Amino acid sequence: MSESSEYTPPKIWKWDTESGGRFASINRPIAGPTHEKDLPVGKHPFQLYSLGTPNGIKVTIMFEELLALGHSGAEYDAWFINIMDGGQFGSGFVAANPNSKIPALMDHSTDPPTRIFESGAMLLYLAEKFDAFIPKDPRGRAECLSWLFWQMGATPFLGGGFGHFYAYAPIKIEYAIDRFAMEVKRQLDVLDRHLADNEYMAGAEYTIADMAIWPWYGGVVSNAVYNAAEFLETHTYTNVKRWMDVVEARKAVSRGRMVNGVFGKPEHQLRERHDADDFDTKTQDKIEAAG
Ligand SMILES: N[C@@H](CCC(=O)N[C@@H](CS)C(=O)NCC(=O)O)C(=O)O
Repeated sequence: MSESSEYTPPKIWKWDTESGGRFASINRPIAGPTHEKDLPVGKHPFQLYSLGTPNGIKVTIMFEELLALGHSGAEYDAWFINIMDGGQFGSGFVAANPNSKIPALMDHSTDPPTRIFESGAMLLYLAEKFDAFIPKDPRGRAECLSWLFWQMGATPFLGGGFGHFYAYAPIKIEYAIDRFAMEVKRQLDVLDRHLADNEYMAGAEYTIADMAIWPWYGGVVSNAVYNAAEFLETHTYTNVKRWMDVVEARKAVSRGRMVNGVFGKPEHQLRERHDADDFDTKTQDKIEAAG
């Protein structure tokens, strides 16, 4: 590894050029809305504004799990937000999530409606509201919340760190890829050791901790995220793979991962979800076939 650097930071950083890379056009050093745009509101208690990324599908998996348990109060409209077109910078979106990132959630069953931002906060809000997918005993609950918060804290090293420099950056920087590959492999080993003795993240019970961790770390192992399974030798994390398959086999997981989807086969993408029947009638293959 060379120790030379071609770049000396100036005294004060200025935003004068796009940094390059896949998301350069939407990255800004300032927050707040760029344009006026209200959010649409559908007929259900919950209004979700999202995209079918790992952060987005955590929440749609939870909604589908709640509905599968019979919680009709968890009916939701899932609106499609195109982050590459700056949908997250509209005034209505920013009012729902001042951090301008999908997912954003509004609970219209309260008066006034309640906003929830950050996917981990949404999972906890829904788990508490419906008293589901979170252990009741304090020890199990602590374990579940520990893993939920582990995911929220650990994953930026996987996404913003490893994923960015391995898959999206305009140049391959050995130092950055080495640093974050090391950390992601360490994280996968944390999961693998834990899952050697535990069926699910919080023990014997499937919880919101699994819903938070599966889309990211299951995605890396199945190669759906960053196409890096070979590079990271993810097949060696056999306990993660066992758990990943068990979670993936759940019907609510296969439904939830389709919602607001833009990746994969057209029959697995349900761009917007406003009704349970939409899974049968409004997937992209059917929409495209209808012209
Ligand atoms: N910690 C946030 C992260 C959300 C996030 O990073 N969302 C990305 C897509 S996965 C996004 O909206 N990016 C658009 C942008 O950065 O402008 C959460 O879990 O809700």
